[in-house]
Amino acid sequence: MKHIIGHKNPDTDTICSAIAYQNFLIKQNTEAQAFALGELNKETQFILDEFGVQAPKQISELPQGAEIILLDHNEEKQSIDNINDLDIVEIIDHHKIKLETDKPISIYIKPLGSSCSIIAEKYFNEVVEISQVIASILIAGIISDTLFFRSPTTTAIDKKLVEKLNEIAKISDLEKFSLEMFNAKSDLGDISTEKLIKLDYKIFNFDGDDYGIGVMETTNKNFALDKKDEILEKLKEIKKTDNLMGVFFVVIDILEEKSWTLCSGNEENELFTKLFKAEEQEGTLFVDKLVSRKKQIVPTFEKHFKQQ
Ligand SMILES: [Mn+2]
Repeated sequence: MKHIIGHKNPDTDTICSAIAYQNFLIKQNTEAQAFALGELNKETQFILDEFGVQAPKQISELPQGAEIILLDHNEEKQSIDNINDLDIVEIIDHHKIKLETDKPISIYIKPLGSSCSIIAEKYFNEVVEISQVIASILIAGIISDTLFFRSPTTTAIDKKLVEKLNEIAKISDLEKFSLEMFNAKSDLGDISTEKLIKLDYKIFNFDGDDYGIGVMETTNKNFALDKKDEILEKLKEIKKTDNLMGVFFVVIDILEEKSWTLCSGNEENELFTKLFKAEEQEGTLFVDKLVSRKKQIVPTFEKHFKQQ
């Protein structure tokens, strides 16, 4: 049995691609099950409810020796806790490669806007039938990861795939559907500050040191900016307790394509300002058109630390 694992702090792309890949493998007579490493976010829950799909089972560990497929990630720190006891048999991803393996495995990486795009391509290339529900959640994953084609990670292939998938999904107004998704994601109720920071949060190792980068993609930026002081306190606390060199929290306005960043300390503030030519705006670091952790933020940090 193949255990399909998305990344920690699961987002819509990781969950929808895992569910779709489970369906793909089962159709090819391979026993497979998708799992979630954590609670689903509100956007993902909205999508699964909308299309009547059951959420994957939540786990944090698997029995020793279990066969796993890593979806939408390949870095140990973003994966299942006991990854070193498990047997990675395949990786499907659209992020840069970081993982070392102790034997040859199947690796399928493409620089597309989402992992759902890669799974959709697999269905089309291998002529496996796609149901209306699977086509719908694949579209949702592509829209979510590309911010409905606004993110610089978007490729022409992602757009083509959504068009092709929607011949099956028949979502009548994709623009409206994307707004419903983004509004669901932005409706965070009485979430705690730590949960807010870690809603879409990843640890990166830059030149030997670990950094945390949380992003909040939203249509309601003031939800976070109004709590600026609490967030700044919490970032400092997370830096200490999680033993990090720095923590960044980037509030991204999906529709305006702008961002406001909060940092865990003065050095981090200075570094971020320098690297992204940020402008101080009411205690936040404002950058126009900075919307992608993967394509803009992480590569800029990596380049900086490599030059050191
Ligand atoms: Mn993704």
